[in-house]
Amino acid sequence: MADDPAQGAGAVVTRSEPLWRPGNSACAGCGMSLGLQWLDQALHGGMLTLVVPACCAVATPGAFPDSAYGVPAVGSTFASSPAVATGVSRVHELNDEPDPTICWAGDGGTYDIGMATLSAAAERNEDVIYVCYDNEIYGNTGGQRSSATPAGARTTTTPAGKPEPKKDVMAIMAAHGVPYAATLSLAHHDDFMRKLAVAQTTRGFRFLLLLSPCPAGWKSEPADTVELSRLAVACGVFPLYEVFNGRRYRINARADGTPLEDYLARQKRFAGVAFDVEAARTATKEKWARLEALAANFPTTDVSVTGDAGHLWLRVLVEDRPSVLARVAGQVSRRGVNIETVVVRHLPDRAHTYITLGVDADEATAERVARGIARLDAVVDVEPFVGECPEPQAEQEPKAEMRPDPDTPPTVR
Ligand SMILES: Cc1ncc(C[n+]2csc(CCOP(=O)(O)OP(=O)(O)O)c2C)c(N)n1
Ligand code: SF4
Ligand SMILES: [Mg+2]
Repeated sequence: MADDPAQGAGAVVTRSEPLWRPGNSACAGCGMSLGLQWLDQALHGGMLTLVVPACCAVATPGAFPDSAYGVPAVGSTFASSPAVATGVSRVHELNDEPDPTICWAGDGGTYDIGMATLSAAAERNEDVIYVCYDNEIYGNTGGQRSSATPAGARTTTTPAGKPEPKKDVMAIMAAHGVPYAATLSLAHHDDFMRKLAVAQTTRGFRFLLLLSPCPAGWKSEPADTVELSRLAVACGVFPLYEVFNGRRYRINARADGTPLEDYLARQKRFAGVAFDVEAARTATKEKWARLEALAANFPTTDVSVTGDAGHLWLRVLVEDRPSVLARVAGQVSRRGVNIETVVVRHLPDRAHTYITLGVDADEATAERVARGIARLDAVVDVEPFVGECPEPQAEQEPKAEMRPDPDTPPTVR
């Protein structure tokens, strides 16, 4: 690890070691293992602290000093990992260390055994990125069912196929109103990187759900892990979507008509059991109908102002395209609104940027402005809110002021 003491508190520490080194004992084709490598890519060599409860991600790296983790990793009990992550994150904050705290937990630790402290940390909006790698099974102990196991899947504790459906943990997290929740697929690399970038530039509790094929538990071929991830999205079993602040939805990829059977046939956990494919198809359709209704009724273009104390801000997530800042600012100035502060922060994926505008407007005007911004094609999300500026460096930098002039567009690029 390249930790330069001269950098001092508040500096971003980089490292030379990969997050997940060779020599770990994860099974061939393990989705969790690939997920850790993609997480490493998404962090671009930045330092972090991992908190990992009992699961394959704690058993397969091995013990210190030979651990496969190339970053500080704290092993915790199932029930406590979000609480341990809370402590780590608060110490980082006290020490003015910007490194993210990332809880990397299995579905057993998330949907079942750690749910109480997960809920508590989410409700307190702790500054933690929580990633659940969901292999839909208690993998490390030989393949027992969890509440993430889908209906029909054979496990060691459901030899005739699990009767109950998979728990909807995204709905549970959305109900907590966490700033950001999103699903991730190992067949959608750009989508994965963008969501990790959004998570890294958002404060508060962020929940990411990664479908992680597990050849040992799914009775699938190791070489099929990415293809299974693709099929899960294509046939609609695993929707890719994001939820902002628990109330605004964006669907990232829709089912493309791929038959459910294509996904099921590559996993022997669905073979030899009385599996009702029609019931599974109906359940998938119902899940989609609900998600589509949420995305239609509460889209990311729903721009009602939240918060009640502080300054009025417009936080805009954009794709990096020529003149996008000018176009966003133009939407503000054409409605006669002053821009008092502009903070531009590029995301680590190098393809997206957060533009945060402090504006002098009443809430109704801010909502009109936000609706105009949301219509721009390069805009991914707009969030008008009253509160503190979410970008800490804004306090240290001189404020850029732009007075609107109905005839002259603002001179920003
Ligand atoms: C409180 C508690 N109950 C049970 C166990 C035994 N145990 C260790 S790993 C594991 C399965 C974990 O499943 P999951 O979180 O999905 O991770 P995976 O093993 O699938 O990677 C279990 C039940 C434990 N360590 N602690
Ligand atoms: S049991 Fe599954 S999750 Fe665990 S290491 Fe093997 S493939 Fe990965
Ligand atoms: Mg699991």
